[in-house]
Amino acid sequence: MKVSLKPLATLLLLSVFGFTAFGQTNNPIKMVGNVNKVDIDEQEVNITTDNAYIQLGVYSPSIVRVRMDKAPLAEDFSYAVVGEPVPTKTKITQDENEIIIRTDSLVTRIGKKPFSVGFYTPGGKVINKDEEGLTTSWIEEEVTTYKEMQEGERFIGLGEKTGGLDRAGTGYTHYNTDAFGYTIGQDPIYSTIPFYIGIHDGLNYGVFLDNSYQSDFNFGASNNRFSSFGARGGEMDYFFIYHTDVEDIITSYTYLTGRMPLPPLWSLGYQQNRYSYYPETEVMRIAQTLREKKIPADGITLDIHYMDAYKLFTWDNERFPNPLQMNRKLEDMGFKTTVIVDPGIKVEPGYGAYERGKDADIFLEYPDGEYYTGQVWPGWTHFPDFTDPQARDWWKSELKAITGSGVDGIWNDMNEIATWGQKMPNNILFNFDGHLTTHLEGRNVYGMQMARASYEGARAAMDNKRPFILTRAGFAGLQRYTALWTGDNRSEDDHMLLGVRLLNSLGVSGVPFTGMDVGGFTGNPSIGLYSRWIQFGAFIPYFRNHTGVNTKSSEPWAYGEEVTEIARNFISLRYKLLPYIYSTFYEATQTGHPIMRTLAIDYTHEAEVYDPQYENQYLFGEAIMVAPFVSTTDFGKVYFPKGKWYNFYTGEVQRGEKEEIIELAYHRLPLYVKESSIIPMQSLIQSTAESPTDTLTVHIYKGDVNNSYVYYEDDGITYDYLDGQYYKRLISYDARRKNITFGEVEGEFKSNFNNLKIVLHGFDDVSRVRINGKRANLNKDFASFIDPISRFDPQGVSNPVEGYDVKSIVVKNERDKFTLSY
Ligand code: NBV
Repeated sequence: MKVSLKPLATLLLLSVFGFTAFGQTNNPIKMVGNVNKVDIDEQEVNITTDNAYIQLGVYSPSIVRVRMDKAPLAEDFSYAVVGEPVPTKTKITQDENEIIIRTDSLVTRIGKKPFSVGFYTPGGKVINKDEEGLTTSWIEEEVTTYKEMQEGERFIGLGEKTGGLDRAGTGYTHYNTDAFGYTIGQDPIYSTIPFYIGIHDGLNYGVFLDNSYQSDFNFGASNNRFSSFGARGGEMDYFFIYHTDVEDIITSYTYLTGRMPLPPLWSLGYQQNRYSYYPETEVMRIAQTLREKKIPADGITLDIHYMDAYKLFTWDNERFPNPLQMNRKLEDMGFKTTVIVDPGIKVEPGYGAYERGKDADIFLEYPDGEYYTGQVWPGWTHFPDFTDPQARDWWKSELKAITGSGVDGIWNDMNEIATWGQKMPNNILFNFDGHLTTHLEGRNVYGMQMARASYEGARAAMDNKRPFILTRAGFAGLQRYTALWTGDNRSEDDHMLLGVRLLNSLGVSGVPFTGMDVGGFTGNPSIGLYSRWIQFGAFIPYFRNHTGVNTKSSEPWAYGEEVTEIARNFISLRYKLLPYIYSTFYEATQTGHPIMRTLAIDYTHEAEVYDPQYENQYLFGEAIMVAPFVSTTDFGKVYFPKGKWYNFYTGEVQRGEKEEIIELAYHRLPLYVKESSIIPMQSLIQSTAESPTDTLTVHIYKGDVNNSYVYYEDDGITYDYLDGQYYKRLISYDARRKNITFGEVEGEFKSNFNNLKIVLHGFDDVSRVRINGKRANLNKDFASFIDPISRFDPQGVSNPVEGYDVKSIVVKNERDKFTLSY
C-alpha cells in the first residue's frame, strides 16, 4: 500500500480533531484506532477510540454483541433481533492494555492499542480473534471486521448461499436478487442471512452481522490471512455466539432472531404447483387426478394467472368465476389453496388497490415525494413500502380479498424487489419503521417485511386458523413469519444437489421451514432425475412440486407408470411419517433446530462430512439420514458418521465412521436410521384432512447410546395449542438400563391415537418384555415402509417384498408414564 507522508502541521491539526489513525492523513482506510475512554456498566462496556464509538454488551453467558460506528451510536433498531439481553453473571476488568469481559462460558479480551476483540474459552483457547493488523476499519461508508484465520478453519451457514457446505476459500455478498435460473455458483441469490458458523480445533462459534446494507463475507477468498465480514453502510453490529455444540449455537442465534411458529399440518403434506393451473376446471382435474391415482396431497397452488390482468387482490372472473365456491369444493376433497402475491400494484386509475394505496400514501417514493414506478407483470407499478407500519396495515386489509375467498396460504413472490431483472435506483426512500433510510439499507429487509404483513394479515383474517406463508426473499429472522423456497432452480442434476445444500445451509441459519421446486423450475428433468427428485422431495420440510410456464407437465403421473408408482410410494411414506415430521417441526418452534440437518450439525468435527462426495448427506429430523444421489451408475459412496446405522428398507446394520460403497436403485432413495432412534408413524392417509387409524406406531431402533424424543400432537389447524390443547410426551430410550419410557402426557389434547404399537428393530435376542414390571410377549412382525415395485424391475434387483422381521407390542395410549423393559 502506498502511504503519503504529511506535513507536521497537518498532523498536529488533525490530532486535535482526533484523526490520527496510523498517523497518516491521506490514508483512505480509517482504522478503528486506540482506545481513549472506557465506561464499564454491569454487562456493558462503552468505549471511545481514535476513530470510533464502540459498545460491547453481554446478551447471555454465550452471546456478546459488538457495535461500532464512526459517529456516536444511533438508537438501537433491528428487524432481525427480537431477543433481549438476559441478566448474566459478568465480570469486567481492565488494565492499561486490555479490558476483559468474563461470563461462565466465554472470555472476551479487548485490546486497547489498537482496539481489537478476541474471544476465548474459559480455559483460554482462542475461539476467534481480530486479525491484529487489520481489526476493524472503514473505507468511506463501508465497514469491515477482519478475523485471524485459524488453522483448518471451516465455515458453514450464511443462509441461502450457493457453493459447498464448507465455505472456506470463498467469498459472498448479500443483496437480495431475482435470480431466475441461477447457476450453481451464482451469488447473491434471493435472500440475506448474515449469520455463519466457524469451526476449528474442535471448537465452533457463530457470528451474526445485524446490518441490512449490502454485506460482504470473505472466508479466505483470495487471501490466506483472514476471514472478514462487513457492510457497505451502517454500523458494524455483530453478535458473537459460543457453544460447544453447533446445535446450541443455532438455539442462541434463534433466541436472538426468533423462531418459526407452528405451521398448519396441511402445509407439511404434498403441494402441487405449476405456473399456472387455470381455469378452475384444470385445477379440479389436477385435484381429482391426485385422488384417483391415490397420490396423497394437501395443497394446490395458484400462480399469477388467477388474477385479472395480474392485478393484485383480484380474480380473473372468466377463469375463476366463483373462487370461494371452488376453494370450498377443494376443501371438501381435502385440499387447501395457496395463492401467489407479488408486491407490484398496477398503476391504473379506478383499480381499487391502486386507489386505496394512493389514498393511504403507502408506496415507495423518491426524495421529491413522487412514487417510484417500476415494471413487472401488470406493466408499470408502484410498490408498497413494507417497512412502513401503515403500508403493512394497508396490505393486511387488502389481503382480505384473498383470505375471504377461502384461501389458506399466501405465497410472496418477486419481493427482492424484482423489476424485470433491472437495477432499482438507490434514491428511493424507505420508512424503516420510522428510521427513514434509502434503498441501500431497505432492500434486504423488504421481502421479509412483505411476508410479515402477509402473515399478520392472514392470521388476523383467519380467526383461529393457522395460515401458511411462503416467501422468496427475506432477511435474518424471516422464520418468525414465513417458510422460504429457493426460487427458480433448474431441472438439472447439479441443481437438485445444490438445493440440498441451500436448504441445509438455511437450516443452520435459523430457517427450518424450507423447500425447493421439486423437479426443477426451468427446463425439463430426465425421467431418472425426476424420479430421484420426487423421492427426496418427501424428505424436504416444504414438499412442493413446481415448474415454469413453458415446461413439460410435472405432476407425479407425467413421467410414466413406473415413476408414478415411485412418487406414490415416497409421498405415501411421507404421510405415514407425519407424526415424526410434525414432532420435529414442534421441536424447531422450541429450539430453532432445523428439520433438514447437515451432518455438520451432529458430526461437526468428522472431516468426511465436508468432503464434496458426502457434503449433501443430511439428517431429516434427528433419526433419518438421507443420501441424495443423481448418478445413474449402479453404485455410490456414502459416509456413515460415528455410531450404528440401520438400512431403512432392510434393517441391515452398518457401523459408522466409515465410507461405504452402496448399491443404488433409482426407485430407492438411500435412507438410514441412526441407532437408538425413535420414529412415530401412522397409517396411510390421502390428505391431512383424513384421519389415520387409531394406532400410532412407534419404531425403536436398538443402539448403544441413550436417546430421547419429544412426541407432539395437536389439532394441526388452530391456535388452541397455545391454550394447552396439545398432547406431548417424552419418550426415552435407555440403552444401558435396557428400557424405554413413555413419560406422562403433558397438555390437555386427546390424542388421535387410542393405541400405541411399539415396534422393536434389531432387538433380536429379546422375545419378552415387561411393561411397568408386568411380563408381556412380543409379537413377530414385519417392517415394510414402502410398497414393492418389482414389476418394473426387469433385473429383479429389488426384492418382491422389501422388509424384515421385527417385534412389536400394542398397548393402550394412556396418559400415565409407563416403562417397557427388556
Ligand atoms: O409467478 C411466476 C413465477 C413463479 O412461478 C416462480 O415460482 C417464481 O420464482 N415467478 C417467479 C415470476 C417470474 C418467473 C419467470
